[in-house]
Amino acid sequence: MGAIERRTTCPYCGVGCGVIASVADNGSVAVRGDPDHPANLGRLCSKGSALADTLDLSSRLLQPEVGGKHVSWNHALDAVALGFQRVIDQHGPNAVAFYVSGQLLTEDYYVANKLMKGFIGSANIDTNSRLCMASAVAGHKRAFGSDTVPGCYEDFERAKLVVLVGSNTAWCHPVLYQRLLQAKKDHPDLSIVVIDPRRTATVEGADLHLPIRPGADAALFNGLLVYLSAHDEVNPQFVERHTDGLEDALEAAHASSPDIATVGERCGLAAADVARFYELFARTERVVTVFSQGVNQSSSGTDKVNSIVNCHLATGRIGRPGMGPFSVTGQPNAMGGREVGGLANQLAAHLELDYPGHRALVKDFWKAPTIASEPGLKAVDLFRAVEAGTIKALWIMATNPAVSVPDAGQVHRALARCEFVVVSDCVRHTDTAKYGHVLLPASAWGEKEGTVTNSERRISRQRAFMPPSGEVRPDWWIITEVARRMGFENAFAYQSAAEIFREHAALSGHANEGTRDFDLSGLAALSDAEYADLVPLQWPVTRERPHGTARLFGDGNFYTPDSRARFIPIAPREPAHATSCDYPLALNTGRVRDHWHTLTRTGLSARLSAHFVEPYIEVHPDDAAPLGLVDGSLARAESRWGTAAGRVRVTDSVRRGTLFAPMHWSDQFSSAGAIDRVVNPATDPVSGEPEFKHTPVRLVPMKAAWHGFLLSRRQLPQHNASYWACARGQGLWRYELAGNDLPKDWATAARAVLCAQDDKVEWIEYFDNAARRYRAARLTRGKLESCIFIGPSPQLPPRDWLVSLFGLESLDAATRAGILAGVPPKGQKEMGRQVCACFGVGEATICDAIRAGCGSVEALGARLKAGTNCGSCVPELKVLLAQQGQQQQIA
Ligand SMILES: Nc1nc2c(c(=O)[nH]1)N[C@H]1C(S)=C(S)[C@@H](COP(=O)(O)OP(=O)(O)OC[C@H]3O[C@@H](n4cnc5c(=O)[nH]c(N)nc54)[C@H](O)[C@@H]3O)O[C@H]1N2
Ligand SMILES: Nc1nc2c(c(=O)[nH]1)N[C@H]1C(S)=C(S)[C@@H](COP(=O)(O)OP(=O)(O)OC[C@H]3O[C@@H](n4cnc5c(=O)[nH]c(N)nc54)[C@H](O)[C@@H]3O)O[C@H]1N2
Ligand code: SF4
Ligand SMILES: [Mo]
Repeated sequence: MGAIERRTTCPYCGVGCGVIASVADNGSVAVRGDPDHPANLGRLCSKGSALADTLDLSSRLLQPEVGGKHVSWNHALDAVALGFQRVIDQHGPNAVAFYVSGQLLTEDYYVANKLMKGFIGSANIDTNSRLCMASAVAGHKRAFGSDTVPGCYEDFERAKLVVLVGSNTAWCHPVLYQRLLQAKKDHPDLSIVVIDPRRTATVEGADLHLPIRPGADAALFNGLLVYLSAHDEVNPQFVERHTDGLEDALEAAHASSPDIATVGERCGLAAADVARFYELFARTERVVTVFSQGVNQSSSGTDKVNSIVNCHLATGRIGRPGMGPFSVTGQPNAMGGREVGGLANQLAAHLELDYPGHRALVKDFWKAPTIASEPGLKAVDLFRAVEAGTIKALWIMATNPAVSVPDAGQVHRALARCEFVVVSDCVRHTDTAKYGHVLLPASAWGEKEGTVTNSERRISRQRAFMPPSGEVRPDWWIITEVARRMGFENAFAYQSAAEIFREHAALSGHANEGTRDFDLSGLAALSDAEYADLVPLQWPVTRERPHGTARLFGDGNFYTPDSRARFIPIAPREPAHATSCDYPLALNTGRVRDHWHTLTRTGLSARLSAHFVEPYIEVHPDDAAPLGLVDGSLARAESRWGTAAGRVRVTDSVRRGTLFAPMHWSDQFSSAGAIDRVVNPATDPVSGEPEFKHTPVRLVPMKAAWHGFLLSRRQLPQHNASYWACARGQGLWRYELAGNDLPKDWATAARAVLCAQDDKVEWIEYFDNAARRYRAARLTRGKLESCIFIGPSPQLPPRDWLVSLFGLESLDAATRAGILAGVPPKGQKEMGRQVCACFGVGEATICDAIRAGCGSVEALGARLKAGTNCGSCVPELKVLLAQQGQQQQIA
């Protein structure tokens, strides 16, 4: 029999790429991009390409647990229903809460929201989209009267100017970025402007980079509005017929950003660069402004969104091919969560919690006993209420708030104190699961059925291609079973995801008549077979538009009561907490190319873990020097809220006075890499979205008596190190270590760590007590089992050659002789830090090839294959080409 093939959707970012999974007879899975999926047309990025690596069951939660003991589903579901019911009976519905996620499928999300808002009768359901999309949602609603993304991906290709604001598209929406770069290749007159305080990989493909002062975006776009008006670029017909409030918005814009010189000063930018951007925008009709977390995750995030939208409304550049403001979503189903009303201040199907008519409509449709009448608590406030004890029972689904919510120390305290914590996850050990009284094993990607909606409103099916592992169940089933046990059998009698989808689609069309943007009435009567075969399509999908809708607002009609869009006057604000003498640096946080959030999935893949093996902090050389920090030092970022530690990377890609740290490391993978312990909990007053991109901190060099690394085939849970980080390698675990206390006797200490007392092992060892250097390798039958390198400073041999030795069945004499030197014997090469994840090509190999004459990305691809599969590393290849070019010039 041949392989079974299933079309499904990538479970990572909001690009929403189509994936074909093929399952061989022996159960092994291979993935490739779906050439027929309109989002990616066959492409996948490094994360999507490595999806099969993450299907490993070793870390999965496979059975329900209560109080740390395996129990039956019946027992666990009874415990959840009873636990919630008891709190509701004693303290009312607002004493319980759900904290859910844009990584649930729409069907899961729909029933969670229905249970809380219509049956428990509280709106205390919020989602990690609060941390992500809430400012975009609020900005859209203020301007359009609805949470609508007007355009589609094709607009990126049809535009003549694409402005990327606070978006590291190359790493976070890689396939979209590649579509953009391809469009630029095909049409060289397409300009790309990147607005980001950091010089990111995204900047590599841009014509202009504005390294804006953190938080200053609204002043920049206010200045643009002034410029457009002054240069007669306002579209008077559009403004007159379809909008309201331009004058007030202009007045506010004049107040903050009267001229280019003032803007340059406020935004920390060269006036000439600002002028170039404004001119480009003014003279280009087809312009798409893409924005992401550099805009949303701010205490003035909603204002930043509206300052961008204002410029598109003023020029009437919205809803037509190649133009419009474009909020790219983060999670695979961030958009689906908004459709079902997963946020605490929404209802369902884009109906409003604040409108009595909408509440009645939903209550009626659901035949619900009640309906929440007031907004529930937003994420940050929700965890405050848990700590204060006003929320006594909390159910967390598909998110890891102990790592990802700002002021994470507070979340740890809240969860430790909460009477009843339920966690639905796929993974057994997460920082959040540690606090779960009940753990519910959820079906993971590949095991579950449902739909997700991507950034361009495109609904795609996720399809199961393997049997469920252990006793896992789909999230919708788990929620439904609890609802039934709480007495709501009739309203939660679903037998399949398809049934839930039909209800969701029907609600969206119920009493709609074109009054609401979100309308799936055309899908409300899908048969099970049609649902199974559903092809990707963009909402609204109605009887008139059965194949979906690529763009909205092209006709100038919006969803406000008078159908006119609103300009919002913006008075730019500084970030909530300013830097000070005690906390002089501004910490910015975000993502790396190959990791996904809290590492529960990408942390399983050796090739994805090789790009960055430990938490790091990027520091400008001028800030590093006075602290005595060099590349590779260890340092702690300290704020009023907490502390985190990481490896220092000295780089001028961050602005002076700012730091950047990735959000990914948790307590499972590092001693102190969880950066959200440091991040401040300030939120935007309109959207409630946290200011992840700006926390005042100080950087403190970490002194350690020893530094080291350890490579081992086995995972080693105990390490007597005060700093550690671990990462998967191919067939091994990699540990980076440092310690405050020098052991009396290194040999004994190392043997204890490596469990090497066994006589049968071969033990190669070297130490120099005076120099505080210790190195050892342990072999069994000639095969390398583990090795450890310790020294007084972080300057230790490179790891990559040593890592490659774990792939060998036995080491030859020359290799053995070289192993403790940590350098390859003649004829073998150090490959350097991995750059290309698909083909495992390292930096040293790439630089060698450039020196040997490979002068372009294409030449590197032809020689090393690097960059020729998913293309995610192409921006980094360009950086290396430029660096080597410079070095050759200097030489
Ligand atoms: N590889 C990878 N991809 C992902 C994810 C992942 O974990 N890993 N997660 C997904 C999710 S959920 C999301 S939300 C998206 C996020 O995607 P992005 O928003 O692109 O990613 P971030 O790295 O969070 O932040 C984007 C940029 O904002 C910049 N920035 C910081 N402050 C400011 C400011 O004041 N103004 C401006 N203009 N820019 C600023 C940062 O320097 C950073 O480069 O990525 C999605 N894709
Ligand atoms: N400092 C800083 N912090 C940030 C951000 C930042 O830029 N900077 N960004 C924020 C943003 S935009 C986001 S979106 C959040 C993301 O933060 P989280 O949502 O906390 O991150 P994940 O690691 O994706 O957590 C998802 C969890 O769900 C589990 N899971 C996966 N699939 C399923 C499923 O089908 N069912 C169930 N029940 N569980 C599943 C995974 O194992 C994992 O434990 O982080 C936020 N935190
Ligand atoms: S761009 Fe990458 S992570 Fe995002 S959906 Fe596509 S393959 Fe998945
Ligand atoms: Mo996100």
